[in-house]
Amino acid sequence: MSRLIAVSNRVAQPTGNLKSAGGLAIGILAALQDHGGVWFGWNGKTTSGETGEPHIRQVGNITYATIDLNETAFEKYYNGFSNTSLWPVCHYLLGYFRYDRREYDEYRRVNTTFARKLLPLLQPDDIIWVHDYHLIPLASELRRAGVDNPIGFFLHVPFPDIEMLRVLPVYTQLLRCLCAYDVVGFHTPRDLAAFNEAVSQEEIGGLLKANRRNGDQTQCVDADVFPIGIDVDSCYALATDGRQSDNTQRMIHHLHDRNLIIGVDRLDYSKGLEERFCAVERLFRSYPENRGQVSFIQIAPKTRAGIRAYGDIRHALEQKAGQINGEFADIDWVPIRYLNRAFDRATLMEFFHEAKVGLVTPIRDGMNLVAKEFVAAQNPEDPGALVLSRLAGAAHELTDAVLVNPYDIDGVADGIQRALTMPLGERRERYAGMIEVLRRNDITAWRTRFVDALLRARARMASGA
Ligand code: ADQ
Repeated sequence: MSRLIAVSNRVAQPTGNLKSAGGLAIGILAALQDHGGVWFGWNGKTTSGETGEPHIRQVGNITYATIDLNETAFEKYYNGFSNTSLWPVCHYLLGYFRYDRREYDEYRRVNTTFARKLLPLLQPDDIIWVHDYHLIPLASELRRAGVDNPIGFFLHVPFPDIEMLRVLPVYTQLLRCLCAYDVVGFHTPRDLAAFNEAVSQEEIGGLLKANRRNGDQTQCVDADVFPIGIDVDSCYALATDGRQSDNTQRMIHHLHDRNLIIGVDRLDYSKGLEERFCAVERLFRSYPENRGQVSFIQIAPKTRAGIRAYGDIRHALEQKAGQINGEFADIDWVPIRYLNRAFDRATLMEFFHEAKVGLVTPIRDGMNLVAKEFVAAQNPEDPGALVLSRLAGAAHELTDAVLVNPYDIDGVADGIQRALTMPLGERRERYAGMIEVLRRNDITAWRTRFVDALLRARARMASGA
């Protein structure tokens, strides 16, 4: 069996837990545990000098190969171009967008460094799977260094429409880089359509023709939809194995049999948290019968602390939660508990299991694994209901959720009320529809389909097609 080499900006350390690792790390780790292989990327440490040789560590069937990053590289490549240019463009949030040519240059340099450090670890039979927007140019760099293994790329965030993409002065270069891959994968048909539209535009179509390998008229690479899934049984087992964590026991104790609404997200402006808090406020205003009867817990650990917008949103949320609690709280009831920290996965799954409503309302999201984990953790006999943003990739699959527009504050409040009062029969029916989708397209299916596409790419190369 070929070795699978997964490459991502950040590698979740084997000794650390995955508390606030984010969806990408959760997905890659699950895929690697399944198949075995190498996980290459940044270890989260910065140095004042140049990047040294990879640190190698073997744990079970996974080899972790990690590198440090230079401080300037981290600032310009990670905080800069990746997270202040690409991230806002991919999420259609231009208010947060900034472009600086020096940051883009550093982005390209870091990709060259990744390629140089990865090169000695590669073997002829390996298949390489690169993850996410930080590493779009990696295949071109590897090809330049003579690597002819199959290389695939998976985008964990949305692929924006061409008009949005054009905001980036370097978008044609990035599209050309994407076409150096053999396989390019997206979460949803909408992302794939946006990619196809971008490459078929005349001005870049000419550039791409030279890279075309499979003879297809409109595509230069094998581009397809690979919606990421979860390990359904493991989520349910963590939620119900009877080893209830201390945190869960305390949470249940303080709930006093009230209905629980839960939100769990990285603290990111794309997750729609300010709008969500407003919707919860509207719920208590428009449906006052919920006062004293319903508690909302929002868990949101800090991420990307070096970027100002992330500090701003944190303050805005603290203020909003304080205002809502000030207005509605009673001696024995607090409407919102806003917890700025990470929890281990077992505790999160237990929280989901206890909740009557899962509130997942990003203003844009590639997929959103929390929506899927919430459903997987439910009791099939008495499942909670999911309120899900139409602007999350997960809405393409979880059509049995209560779908809402996260900008429509009244609409989300109505959606929560609908979920809170939904009859058992309807909850079961919706749960059955969603769990069927989750099982059919779980994490193993995601990994297998992508790896198969890479193996087909290798067969095509071998036959000279
Ligand atoms: P993220 O933006 O990180 O992922 P998401 O898909 O919801 O978003 O994944 C978050 C993961 O982190 C979940 O597995 C969740 O359980 C975990 N998590 C969140 N908050 C936590 C907390 N407080 N403590 C512990 N764990 C927590 C990116 C894209 C998404 C895409 C994924 C996978 O932005 O759109 O779904 O990659 O492709």
